[in-house]
Amino acid sequence: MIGTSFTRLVGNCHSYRFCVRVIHRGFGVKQSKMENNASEVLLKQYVTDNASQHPRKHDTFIGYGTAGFRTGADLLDHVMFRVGLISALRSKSLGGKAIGVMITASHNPEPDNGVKLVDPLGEMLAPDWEKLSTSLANLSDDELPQAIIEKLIKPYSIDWQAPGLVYLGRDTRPSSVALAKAVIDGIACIGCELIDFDVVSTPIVHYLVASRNDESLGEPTREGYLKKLSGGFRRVCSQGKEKTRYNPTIKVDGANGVGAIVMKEFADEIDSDIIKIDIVYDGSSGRLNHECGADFVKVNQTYPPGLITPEKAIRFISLDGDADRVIYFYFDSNNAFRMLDGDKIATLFAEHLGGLVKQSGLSLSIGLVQSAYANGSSTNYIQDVLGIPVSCAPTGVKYLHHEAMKYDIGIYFEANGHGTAAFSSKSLSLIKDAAKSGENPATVELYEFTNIINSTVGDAISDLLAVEAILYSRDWTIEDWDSKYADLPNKLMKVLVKDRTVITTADAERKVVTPEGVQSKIDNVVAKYKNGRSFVRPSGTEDVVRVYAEADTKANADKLCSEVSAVVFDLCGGVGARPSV
Ligand code: G16
Repeated sequence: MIGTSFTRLVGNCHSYRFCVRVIHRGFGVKQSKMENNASEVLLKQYVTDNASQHPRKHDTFIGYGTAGFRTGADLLDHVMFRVGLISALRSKSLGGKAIGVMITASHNPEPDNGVKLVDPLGEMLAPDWEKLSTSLANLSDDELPQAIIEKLIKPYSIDWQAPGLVYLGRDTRPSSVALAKAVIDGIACIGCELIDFDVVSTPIVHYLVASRNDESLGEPTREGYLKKLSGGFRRVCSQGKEKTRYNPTIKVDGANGVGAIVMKEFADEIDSDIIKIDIVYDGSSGRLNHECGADFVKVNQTYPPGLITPEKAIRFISLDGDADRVIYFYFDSNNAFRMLDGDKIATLFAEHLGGLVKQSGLSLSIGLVQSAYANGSSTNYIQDVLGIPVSCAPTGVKYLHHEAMKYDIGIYFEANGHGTAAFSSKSLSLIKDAAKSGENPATVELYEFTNIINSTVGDAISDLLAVEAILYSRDWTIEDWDSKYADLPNKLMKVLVKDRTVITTADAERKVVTPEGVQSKIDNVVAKYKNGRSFVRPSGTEDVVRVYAEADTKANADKLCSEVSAVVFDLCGGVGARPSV
């Protein structure tokens, strides 16, 4: 068969569980450049032959959503093959820069799966390529070969025989193994170097891609990632006088996923005198994200039921299925559950990093970006108390990251615990230069935070280390942190509808545009509640419409959310049981 690939194992590092493969395109192909026509004919033949191994067996539409393609794992084989093709061509279109492919459905249940592409600076895929990816994923097998030429090769002037490099990772889902094979077949069809990191967290893939393309960001290996973050953490936590309030014990809920594996690697790297890490939901039993993990804790506003004895005074930290989200919680002196979500982490980052910038005397702008889900109290606290500007972006870290890049230090977090602090290259070099003399401890500490924080994307473990370093540096308890402001009571619900794409929104998803009449009904309902606020939006990762509400009391927030859910159900084609009001 023309286009059959072969793989050659050129390296294997057992301690970090990744291997390196170099993939060549089909046998018998002359490596010299061919005439355009001959080259196109050959490429089409490769795609035709290899696509037959990964045929499109159904006509369900699958779009590149909030975080890539995401749906039932059994629907994704042909999509993965096509993503393999696209990733190799994306790299070639950018002069052979490394591109990332991460196979994961993150917080979704275990039977789902998905894939995200990572662009050279570690950022999410460019919007025009997202659209192209959706279009290519939904073509018939017969249409695909010509479309590769017409939609990618020609408009982007891609030399498909030029060198390219793809970094591949996958989460712990059983289905990820076969889906990775489909991606590899797609990459092999084009002919491109591949480095396969096997089971790895999403943020590590972002870091590896970014550091491979820009050496100043760190060593582009998994070991380099561990050393960079843990080194910064250790150095911050070995300074200052003895701590009397900071409690070094944390319990990490790994959501039965890859986060538990990576966390274990950090626990081995970090001195146990500084922090004692106990990992639960480590995947040894129990299903991925099932009654555990960041999404479970945030949505249900409760602790995982498997934590039978809530312990006071320690910090619990829940990660999600691919370790890019983090939520803190604890039990107060009355044994009540208290959650500190992405908004609380954002305010902690803003307060601490903002303070260090002031003390260092560096002229750096700092701002914070949130989504519509941000609790109203957090926005008020950041603006009114911290005096830091806040802006609102649509859901999806790709939008928040983009907005955050307008500042020298742009902190962004979604309430679901997905976020980071993005340092511009100007701020990185200014901070590094200023820290060299070691004269100003604030500048040195700020520099160490540029090591701890994975600036490329939200990273649960990097965020955890940064939070712990801040609490340590300030000698704070979790109650000290929590006491800065009180969240407005809130509620999140999902509504099933026939076709969620009928709902379109504007104003960073805070207003419904279509179906007509929905927004005015929501406004009428919201007006009945003190401090009421609510919005609805179609999810980009699940086949549901999300409804958010906040109000003066928990009972009112719940009632408002149910009423708005009923509006959605009635006017947007609800299916199943109508939300009770
Ligand atoms: C992804 C995105 C997040 C988004 C979340 C939920 O997270 O990266 O930015 O908040 O989906 O999105 P939606 O409400 O559209 O379903 P993850 O952790 O699942 O990759």
